[in-house]
Amino acid sequence: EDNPGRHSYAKYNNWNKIVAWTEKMVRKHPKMVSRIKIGTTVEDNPLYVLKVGGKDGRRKAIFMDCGIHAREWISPAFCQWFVYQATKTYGKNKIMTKLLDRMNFYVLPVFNVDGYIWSWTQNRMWRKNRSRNQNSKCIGTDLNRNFNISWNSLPDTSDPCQEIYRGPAPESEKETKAVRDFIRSHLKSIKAYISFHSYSQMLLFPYGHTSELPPNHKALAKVAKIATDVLSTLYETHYTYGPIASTIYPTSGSSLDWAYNLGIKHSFAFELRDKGRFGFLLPESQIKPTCKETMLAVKFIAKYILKH
Ligand code: ING
Ligand code: ZN
Repeated sequence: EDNPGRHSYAKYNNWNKIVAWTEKMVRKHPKMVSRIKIGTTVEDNPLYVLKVGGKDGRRKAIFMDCGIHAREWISPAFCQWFVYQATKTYGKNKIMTKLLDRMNFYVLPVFNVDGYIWSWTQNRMWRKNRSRNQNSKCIGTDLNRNFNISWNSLPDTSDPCQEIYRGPAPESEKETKAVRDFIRSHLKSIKAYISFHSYSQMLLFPYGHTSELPPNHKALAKVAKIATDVLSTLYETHYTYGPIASTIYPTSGSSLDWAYNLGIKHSFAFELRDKGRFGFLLPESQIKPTCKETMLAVKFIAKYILKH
């Protein structure tokens, strides 16, 4: 794993390494992986989505994003692992082959690139993006409060110095706009949206902006129950699951509620390991086990999407 020429999935990788890795994935698997630049960040870094799929006719797609919050390093690590495992086990693992033959995965390995770089170079605990705010010395907008869904409702997210600052307007941020436009333009095929955060060991689904339950609550709860059961089979990692508002806290402007509202009725957010012992500073020794167990849950969700 310490071979310098080789990408390591057991370590956290900085942005440059992740960019090199996206190129490598396309080079190694030109028929399965392509790279789409969906936009640029405030600091003019590229936003890349990897499209992963097999050879047959495909109709459905799942959109997955990692790294919307800078300090949640295990999240981009999972997106890398997912693409690696998909390409490696295609044609070998029956379920993965079937999934990739019938659907595409759009994987955004780092949503908040500027913040991720900042977290590596300046402040490990950084969360938001890096856009300047008018009339404030505080920097950054929380991209997961910036979407156009019940924007600026409770709790109060109007202070630029808050970690959960909503931004000056709905979808004010370049990163938000890029993801919004990409998902909108692929809306016909995208049947599920999965977002990866840390930490807390939870599997969340809409809504965050209201305590009301969405029409397909029962189906979402059932999928989440089985997905978390499957996840726990590997290392007995315990996950709770439920609607965002009642399981973690009320939120407004989240990408999950926005995607759901747009018509993507299977929308989930993982809060990966751990439950607070290391928190955002999850040791590298836990990367692989975390990715392996999460993979089981994601494969279950994908199988469910294929059937429904
Ligand atoms: N937690 C998420 C947050 O943005 C979340 C929880 C996920 C809320 C999905 C809404 C939608 O606060 C962390 N740790 O960032
Ligand atoms: Zn987060």
